[in-house]
Amino acid sequence: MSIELQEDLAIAVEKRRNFAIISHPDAGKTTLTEKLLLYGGAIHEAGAVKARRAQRHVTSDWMAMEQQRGISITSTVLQFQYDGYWINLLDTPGHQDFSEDTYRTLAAADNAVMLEDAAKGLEPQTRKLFEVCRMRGIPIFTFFNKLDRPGRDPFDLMDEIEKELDLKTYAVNWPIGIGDRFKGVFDRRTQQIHLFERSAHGSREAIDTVVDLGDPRIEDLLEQDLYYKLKEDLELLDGVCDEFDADLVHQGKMTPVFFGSAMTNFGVEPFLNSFLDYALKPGSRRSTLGEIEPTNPEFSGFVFKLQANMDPKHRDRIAFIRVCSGKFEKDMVVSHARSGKTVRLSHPQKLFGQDRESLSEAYPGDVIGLNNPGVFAIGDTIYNGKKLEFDGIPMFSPEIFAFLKNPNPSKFKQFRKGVSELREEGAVQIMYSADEAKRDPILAAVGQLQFEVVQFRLLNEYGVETLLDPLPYSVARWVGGGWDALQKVGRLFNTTTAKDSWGRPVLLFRNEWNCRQVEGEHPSLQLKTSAPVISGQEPESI
Ligand SMILES: Nc1nc2c(ncn2[C@@H]2O[C@H](COP(=O)(O)OP(=O)(O)OP(=O)(O)O)[C@@H](O)[C@H]2O)c(=O)[nH]1
Ligand SMILES: [Mg+2]
Repeated sequence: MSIELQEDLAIAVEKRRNFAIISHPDAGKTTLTEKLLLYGGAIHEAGAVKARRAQRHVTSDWMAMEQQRGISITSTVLQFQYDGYWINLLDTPGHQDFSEDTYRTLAAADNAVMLEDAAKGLEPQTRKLFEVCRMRGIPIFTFFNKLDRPGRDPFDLMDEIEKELDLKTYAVNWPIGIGDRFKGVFDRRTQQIHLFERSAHGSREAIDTVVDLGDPRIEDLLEQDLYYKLKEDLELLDGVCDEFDADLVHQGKMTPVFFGSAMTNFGVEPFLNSFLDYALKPGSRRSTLGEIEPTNPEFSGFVFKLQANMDPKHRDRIAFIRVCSGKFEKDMVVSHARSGKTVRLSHPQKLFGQDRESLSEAYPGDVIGLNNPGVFAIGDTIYNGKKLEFDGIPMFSPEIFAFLKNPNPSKFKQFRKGVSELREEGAVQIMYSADEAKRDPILAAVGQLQFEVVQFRLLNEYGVETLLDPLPYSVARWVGGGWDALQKVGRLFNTTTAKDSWGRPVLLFRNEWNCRQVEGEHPSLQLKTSAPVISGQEPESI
């Protein structure tokens, strides 16, 4: 390998940071994302989630339905530069109906920022997502948000994480006051107090006055009781809490903790600065050839997400690729592991929410967009050199099912295209009844909101009105033994047989009880809760 390439890769990896923001719905992920972009200089004025019409919208909630409802439905990639770093930020949806999308996105992340609403503490969806991060062993940073509102005691919030997640905490900064009296944060690294003043609607950076802890000006700047409370808290922190341990942080066993208010921008910049120092640079990835180092000179990457119609004018389909090793160059020719074919990677794009611009090169840790004329599926590996495949991305077991009907035959073509593209994206799973007479696709989803999104998008993006005919099943199991095993078993009661979009048999049961009964009576079926992955090796667990 050329020494230049080796050096080029080493420097690029050193300067890259990639992270996903995760939490229960409404903790403020999209708001924090927007403010990080503001401080990163990537936007000049921040929009608001749930903004009234005609106002600016946030960058990462670009889909029509996201803007109407003020929630995130699909994860978004944003790349920007800050303080010499190249940052790839992945904003994820919190709602559990979209957790498949969030899980896929986490597969592409090297670090996670876990948000909590300081008034609520740990919420169910945050716990689940935390478990996924723990399984992957990635560093987790905690940001307690909404300190501008009355909230719980900071010690209490940290204690909850320690006890319930069995995760050590280290407060990197500490809040000064809370609610109406939230004045700023104390940075324990620099031993400085940051006092903030709000800007109008938080759309610009907050004015930040920085003073040392012992600075006499503090008497004029901060009310006495808040100052004494801070000193008291700091003594307690130094006395009872663990010391910072970078190794534990990198192993995901200690979480650096931050406090702030994304809405008013308080604490956002100190968070970003510390995060960049502590976060892991892009690391090695497990593959069929063993661990692949990012500085490996051969290019490799995998597809973790597909998205249709990001640009409504062009009706395109984009594959999101996480670069894992080597240097990506525009127009390079790579091998596509699943099909064994070669593909030319032309028109690569840098992603920024809905906006894209062309790029000519990318490095490990980067996420790039490629036009996907139906070549890529979620989980696909692309590589140069010796054949390898990264871990595949599993599909969840759906829990609700409905026939999707197109009442208007003249729209058949659009209907078929829409269903196929939304399936490919993984917005919903599509199955068909094994009974050939029933030709309507079956939508299979984790939650009701996925149905709503599919119907909304079919109408909005493909111009097709659709009807749903719910099915009385709530459990799906893939038949590991295949069609042969199913045939040998003969007729089963209270279940129906479907085939997934890859033609594999799936049994749908009315309830867990029916499922267990069949499982007990017919072990030869080898029922599985999640679909075997299409591409890449089976991950250890999900
Ligand atoms: N008071 C207060 N409100 C906030 C703060 N951050 C976010 N919010 C509000 O909380 C609501 C949810 O914010 P989002 O940023 O959309 O939350 P999210 O975590 O991205 O939500 P999903 O993506 O739908 O899971 C919005 O109304 C925000 O304005 C904050 O620091 N203080
Ligand atoms: Mg959001």
